[in-house]
This record gives sequence, C-alpha cells and structure tokens, in this order.
Amino acid sequence: MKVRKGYLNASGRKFAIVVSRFNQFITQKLLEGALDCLHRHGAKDDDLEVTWVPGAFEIPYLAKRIAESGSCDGIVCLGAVIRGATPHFDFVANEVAKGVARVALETGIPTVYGVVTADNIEQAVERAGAKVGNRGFDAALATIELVDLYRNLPRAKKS
Ligand code: INI
Repeated sequence: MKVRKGYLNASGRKFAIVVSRFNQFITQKLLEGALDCLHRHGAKDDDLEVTWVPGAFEIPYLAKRIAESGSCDGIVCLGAVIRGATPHFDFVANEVAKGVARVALETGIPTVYGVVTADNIEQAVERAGAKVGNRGFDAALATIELVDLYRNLPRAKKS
C-alpha cells in the first residue's frame, strides 16, 4: 500500500507570503503568525519573501506572478475581509477564495488560502492570534506540509 504524507519540514525550502494591507491591524498579525510558523519549522529568512498588496482582491494576481516566476516552492496568501466594514464583502471574499484556488491549480505551486473572513472586527481579531488561534500560522503550516508532499509525488506525465 502506498500512503503519501507531507512532513512539517520547511528547512531549505523557499516560501512567498502575499499579504494585503486592507485591515492591516489584522493582516500584520497574520503575517507574524505565518513567519513564526515558518521559522519554527526550519525556514531561513533568506528563503522567505513577503509581498504586500492593497487589498485581498489583489492577492491572486500577485500570487500567480510569483508562482510563475519560479522563485518559491509554496505561497501563503493572507488577508482580512470583514463583513461589517464592507458592503461588497461577498464579492471580495468569493473572488479571493476562487482566485487563490485557481493559482494553485493552474501553476502547480502549493498556494494556500489564509484569508480571515469575519462578520465583524471582534471575530477577525479572534482569528488573528486571540481566541481561535492565528489563521496566518495555520496557513503557513498547511503550505509547509503541501510543499513537502508535492516534492514526493511522481512527476505529471506530459500529454
Ligand atoms: N479588501 C480587503 O482586503 N478586505 C476588505 O474587507 C475590503 N473591503 O472592506 O472592501 C477590501 N476591499 C478592497 C479590495 O480588496 C481591493 O483592494 C479594492 O477593491 C481595489 O481593487
């Protein structure tokens, strides 16, 4: 029986983080959580790149460019979309979720969704290092695991 698993080893791997400035008081905490996770699992600063974008809507554009550049093994996407603060919450939240998934599917680079979507500021704070953990840390952990897993997969056949 073949069982495939990814292990939590970030050593020697390159990671990109794309983080949005909108609601920066939340996204800064997500970034800190993601960096903490990457460092604790062996990543070195020289192997990390952080790109700031204006809002969550722009995350997929930059993630795609970075994935296509071949500069990293995995991408962590961080943002905060808060319903109370925007009438077009659903639009922004849906687009960023679909966009991040498309980047992963189209480029073959593990690209992980670490966007907090919350009804209000209190809920967002809870997901950025308060009551309910830190979504940035969690997204980085998933990225580390996927990068390791992808490395050990057989290469896709050329059609
Ligand atoms: N961007 C966010 O990251 N979070 C939000 O809650 C948000 N709101 O409230 O609208 C938001 N809007 C900006 C959007 O992501 C784009 O940057 C903007 O529309 C320009 O394309």
